[in-house]
Amino acid sequence: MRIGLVAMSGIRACDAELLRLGLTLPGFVERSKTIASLPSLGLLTLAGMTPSEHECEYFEVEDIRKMDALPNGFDLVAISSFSAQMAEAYELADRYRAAGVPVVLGGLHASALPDEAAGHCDAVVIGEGEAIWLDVLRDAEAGNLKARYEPAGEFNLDDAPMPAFEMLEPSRYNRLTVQASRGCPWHCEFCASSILLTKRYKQKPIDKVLAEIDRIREIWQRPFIEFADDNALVNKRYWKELLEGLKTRKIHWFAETDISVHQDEELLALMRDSGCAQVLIGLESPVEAGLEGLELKTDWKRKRWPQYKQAIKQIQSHGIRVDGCFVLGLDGHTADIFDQVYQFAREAELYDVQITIQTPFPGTPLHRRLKRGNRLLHDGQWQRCTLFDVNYRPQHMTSDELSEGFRRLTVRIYGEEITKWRRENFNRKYLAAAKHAEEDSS
Ligand code: B12
Repeated sequence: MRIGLVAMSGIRACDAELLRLGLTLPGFVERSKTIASLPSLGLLTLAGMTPSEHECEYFEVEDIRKMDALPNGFDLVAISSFSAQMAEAYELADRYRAAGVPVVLGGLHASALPDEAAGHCDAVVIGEGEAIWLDVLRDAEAGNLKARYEPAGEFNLDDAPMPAFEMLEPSRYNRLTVQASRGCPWHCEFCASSILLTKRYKQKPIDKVLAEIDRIREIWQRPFIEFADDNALVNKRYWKELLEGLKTRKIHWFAETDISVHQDEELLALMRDSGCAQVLIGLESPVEAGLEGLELKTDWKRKRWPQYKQAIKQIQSHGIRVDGCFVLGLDGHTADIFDQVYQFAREAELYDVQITIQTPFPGTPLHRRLKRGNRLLHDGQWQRCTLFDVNYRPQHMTSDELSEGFRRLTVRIYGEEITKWRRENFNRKYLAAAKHAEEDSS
């Protein structure tokens, strides 16, 4: 069979005013540009395990409405899905089906709402694709696709296939993703990442992760690796071993992690030595009230709140840039939250800041709770699940106050002067000190 693997690409926001104000600001443009070129690791992974008798082609669709003709000649089209671009993914699927090509939909959104997705495809795959992909191929070849595929159990990452990085056009990508773990030990109410696909927190064997990085290095001379883990570096023993292996690979890398990395000096030194450029940490709230009950198992994030500022400084003292991530509009937040985030970012001397609006993605405990409380606005308009648009009634402000406060904070926090200050302060204070420490120890 000839199989088309399609990812929707690009960054989305519906708030036209925010787009007008924010998207030209230096602090915003920099990060958007670097990440916007990431390919779909999910689809590359499926391509990697596709038997060689089939031929796979990977492509990305930025704006379906601008495409008069679609790439054609496929016997099967497989589309990956995030909520924000689901309407476009459905339109794409409808067009292929109208042309007589069977379509399979998978990914986070289709897994959360398989009944909705079923209206636009021949087969929906729920959960981790590796667990079921060979069955889909077998049935598609026999012209016998089932309407729904759901793996009977967890996919064991010991069996993880090598993603087909060689399918990518090398000049189009500056960063590549590698996944070392799936799931997260913490269960934050709003989380819409791989925790929706797996009940367990699980690691890929270290030799497999290193083999993926080596494959990437065969294609890209100086790759920048972005770990696509929800929460990397949690299992300190595993990561120390992995980082020892990374040291010899001479790459730069980025990961999303939690604040606990600051407790382990040996880990921080290894991160720096193995090329860690930046970590993104879900701090979520600069005020304790916002964190209350957010992590559903042990209130983990609230308990760590008193250490936040000192932890950030400690991580940055190793020359590792911290991108502090805040979710605005949590139930404990009042209209002061915008100033509080700004103030915190300044005092903690964060290199980078990421602000998002709390978003009730389908399938999350947050979506269920807000629905029960009759607090959802625009439910079902998934194109608004961008992390930049307000889709619910906040507790201590109006939804307009939330969106207006967010716009003002975007302008303030990504403005030229403050962005320059953040960069220069990091370079002068943290990077220089880390270099001295390195020289002293060698
Ligand atoms: C890398 C990344 C991106 C990249 C690349 C996206 C891409 N095309 O894959 C870029 C920067 C472009 C991006 C953009 C956006 N992203 Co993003 N991104 C991530 C990130 C960090 C990692 C995703 C990843 O690679 N996972 C690993 C792979 C292996 O998993 P997977 O894709 O889920 O695939 C598995 C299964 O889902 C399944 N599967 C997937 N597709 C298919 C298809 C078929 C046919 C089958 C059978 C199976 C299958 O099999 C795979 C293997 O098991 C996650 C956060 C995180 N830490 O996970 C956010 C995340 C996925 N992004 C998110 C969001 C909101 C966005 C944006 C909407 C932001 C915006 N405002 O524009 C955009 C739009 C995305 C789009 N184009 O549709 C949300 C999505 C939530 C949701 N449920 O929809 C996440 C979870 C982050 C969050 N804060 O909540 N993102």
